[in-house]
Amino acid sequence: MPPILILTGFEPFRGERINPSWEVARRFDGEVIGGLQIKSVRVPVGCAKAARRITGAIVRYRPRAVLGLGEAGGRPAISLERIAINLADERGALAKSGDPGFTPVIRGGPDAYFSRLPLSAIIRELDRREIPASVTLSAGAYACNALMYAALHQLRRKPAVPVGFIHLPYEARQAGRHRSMPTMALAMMENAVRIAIVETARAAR
Ligand code: PCA
Repeated sequence: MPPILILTGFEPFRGERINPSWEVARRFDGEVIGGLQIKSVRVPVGCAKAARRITGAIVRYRPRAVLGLGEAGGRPAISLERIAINLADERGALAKSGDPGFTPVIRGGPDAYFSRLPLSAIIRELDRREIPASVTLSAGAYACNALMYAALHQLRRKPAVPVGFIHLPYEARQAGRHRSMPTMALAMMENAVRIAIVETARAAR
């Protein structure tokens, strides 16, 4: 069996019928790309739940690489996240107003981890194919950030394993509920993720 690349996507949330991250992730399950076999894992939306799911998957599959996907409604482009922080805003309070207090993703963990994906190589390839993408400096403080942080923490002693996270825009089918928001076609997001997997697999060798 080839070594595993864990590819995660989230369940739909906030009343959506789909989550583009799972729509993309599930399409790759079982494929072998760049010598790595993709294991698609569906993740529940919540900081603690997401951290638990990815930690369990890493223990179970002993991956050679981990790539998380999530939905960032309103963003116009593929976002390659640079940083995961040790802050879990479980109810989305930070995003609204007020001080939710400080709840870490992992008690005693460092404040932040940097992505271990080959970001420059991925951006270069996405640019070449005219897929809008950028490196972004915050994955937020909700489930996506928690998943990215927990994965990087779990694999902190395996620095050769690429680990990171990509946020996707709304998918075209979600446009009806978000009329003034940017969306992207599923096929383009799938292409983008394939490119990210190819470059990540190259980096994992
Ligand atoms: N996006 C949310 C959680 C699940 C998802 O797809 C986030 O950005 O944290």
